Amino acid sequence: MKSTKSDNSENNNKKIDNLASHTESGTGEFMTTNTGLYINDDNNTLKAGERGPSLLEDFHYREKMTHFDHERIPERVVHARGAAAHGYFEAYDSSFSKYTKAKFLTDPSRKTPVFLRFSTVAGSRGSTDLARDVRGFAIKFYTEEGNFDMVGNNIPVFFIQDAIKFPDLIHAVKPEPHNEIPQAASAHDTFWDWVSLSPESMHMIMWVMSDRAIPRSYRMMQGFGVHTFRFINEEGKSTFVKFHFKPKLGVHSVAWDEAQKISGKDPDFHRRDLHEAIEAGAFPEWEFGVQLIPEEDELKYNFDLLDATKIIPEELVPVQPIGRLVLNRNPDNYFAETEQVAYHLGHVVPGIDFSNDPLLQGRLFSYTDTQLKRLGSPNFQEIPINRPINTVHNNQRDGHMRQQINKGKAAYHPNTMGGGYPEQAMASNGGYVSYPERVEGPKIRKRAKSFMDFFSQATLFYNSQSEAEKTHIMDALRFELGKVDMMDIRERVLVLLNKVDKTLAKGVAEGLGMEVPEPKYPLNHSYGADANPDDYQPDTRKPMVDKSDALSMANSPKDSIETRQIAFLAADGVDADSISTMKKALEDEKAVVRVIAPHAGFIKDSKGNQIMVDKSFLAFSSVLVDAVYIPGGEKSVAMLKDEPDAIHFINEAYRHCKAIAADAEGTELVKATYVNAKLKNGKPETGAPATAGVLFGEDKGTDKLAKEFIHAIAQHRFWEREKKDKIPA
Ligand code: HDD
Repeated sequence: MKSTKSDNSENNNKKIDNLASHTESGTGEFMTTNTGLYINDDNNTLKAGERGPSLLEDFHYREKMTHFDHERIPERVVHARGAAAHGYFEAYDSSFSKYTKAKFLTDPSRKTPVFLRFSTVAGSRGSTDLARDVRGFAIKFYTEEGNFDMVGNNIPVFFIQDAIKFPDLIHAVKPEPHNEIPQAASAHDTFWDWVSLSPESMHMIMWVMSDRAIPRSYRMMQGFGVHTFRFINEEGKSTFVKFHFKPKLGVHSVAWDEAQKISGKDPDFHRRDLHEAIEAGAFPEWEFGVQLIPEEDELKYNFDLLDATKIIPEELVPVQPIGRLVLNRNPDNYFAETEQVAYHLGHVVPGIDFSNDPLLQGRLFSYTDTQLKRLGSPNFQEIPINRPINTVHNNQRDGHMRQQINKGKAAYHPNTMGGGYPEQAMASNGGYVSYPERVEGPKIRKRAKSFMDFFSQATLFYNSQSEAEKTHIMDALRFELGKVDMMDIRERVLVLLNKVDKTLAKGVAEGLGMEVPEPKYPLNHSYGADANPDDYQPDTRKPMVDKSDALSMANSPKDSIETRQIAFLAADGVDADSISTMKKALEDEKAVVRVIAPHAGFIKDSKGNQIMVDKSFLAFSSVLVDAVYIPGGEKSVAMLKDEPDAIHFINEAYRHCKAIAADAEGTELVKATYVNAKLKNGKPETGAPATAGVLFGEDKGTDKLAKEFIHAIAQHRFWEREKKDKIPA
């Protein structure tokens, strides 16, 4: 296992150096109180006699207990559940200096430290990682010019167009206020009530009902800045820009049934996966790319660039790679780093500026405001994880828990007492100057007409999905609306779905035992009391492209099995050669092999060697792996045939469409499962959907079988099996 400390020195990460002076380790040290006094007894309070009452004088007890009583802070109002890691960003070259003067994006000699926090949105801090939800993708770039925060998601659009709707959206999706049910789930009345009255959410709803909302790993998700931002170059010219992060390992998801089971078997699945991958030296990596839109093209599209419910299809504006982002170090302390990190879109550097997207504009208020509540003081910027790597100089002073010791008498500007310092920086010295966009117009609460297209990109998204992905969206909607009790809410959602795609709406309705109803009243309800409702009703626009390959995960790269988890089902007597051949082949491709057996500890292979068991069936489950291998060994196979958990393991992996391979003897175990019913003459049938990804070797584990298995695992899932072969598991 790679040491995280040595990663730090190897990578010369200035932020890690900067954190080092704040770290503490008690190894080899005496225990002290917070004032540094050596502690003699940390196990007994000070009492008046062995059996007598405790004494108020016990400063040590009082200090220890007071600290404990105060150690919780409010969790984030959204995105409470998260996991994070350190890493760096490197630009490929200087070519983007035509568009931006941001040095970290244009100077390839720089390695900019980053801290990336992934999160779910709706659940509390202790909720499951596998909720059907958007995932946060928030990056702090510690640049030489100050921190730049990209506070994005794994979905490129959002539910709402105007920030003033955010509290409504979140109140609707969070657990219902009377009984605080359900936790970390959108499948309940209040959420769908709000959706049914808010057609602007329909594009986002398509994404959230798709498998994007149940990622296989944080390492296998895209990241998006969502809004249109501005790049500003040295000449002050502005170009609109959208930010994209594409994972090297491709974009993959789990099945919904799998997600629900993982939530019980290992609710920390994503957090653990990130931590373990980094500890094992399998550093997650993304390519950072940008879509650039010249200012002159601002009004060229039939959607508004300022509308965060829209994407710019990659067919219209390609994503251009700008550099790579790598995560290579786990935090030392969850609370100090992951919990206390405070992101804000307003943390910008020269070369990056905002657009007038009303969602972005509103966010610019909310983030600092929420940190004040959550972290308790305007000095949250001094918390080690939040400090920039350059030094802070200004006249802001005092406040709770001030760390900085500001020298001198002058805490004001202008001054002579401090020699006029700190002085303002001219733009040529890196002083931040806002883009002088010309703005005029009446002061008015209104949504632009250009925002009133709520369905065309929802349809584009749906049409761009593979058949399996479309089925998953339909199933997800049946699941979610099936949990909605109020009939009129279900009806209103069906009306909206009918605007996206008639087959989808019909399919969802069938699953609910309903008909798609005719709309009874105007679709949109988000406008002021004196507004004309007609001005707010959706218009019909044709998407500018009919289909976009980038929107389907089916088109994600499927050429690697790096970091995939493969379960080997084994018991005493397992074939030594079969296990070693397959293990080596998979590990050569950087997959992770886990030996699962009837008991923990060790088993003996056919040659009498001890094999360490990773987990017993009792402590593990097929939902925690990507593929299953069944090595032979007569005794091993016979034992596993009598093990209900082993049979269930294979059935479940089959149901979740995972690659399953068995050597010649191992096939006997597969034949003892439901998979047997799908075999033809005792073998997987070539080209038959029901046995896609099921591989039987003709001998002991061979290189040939290994090669086929590796290819199958890289396909991720064989969704075609799902069609009519849902096995009870
Ligand atoms: Fe937000 C947290 C992403 C809209 C208000 N948001 C938060 C986080 C992410 C996002 C990733 C967690 C950051 C972390 O890990 O600490 N939010 C988004 C995206 C949005 C979005 C991609 C739409 C494009 N958010 C949004 C709106 C508002 C907020 C419209 C309010 C006007 N978001 C917040 C917040 C949070 C937050 C209340 C809670 C914790 C925090 O800020 O630090 O201020």
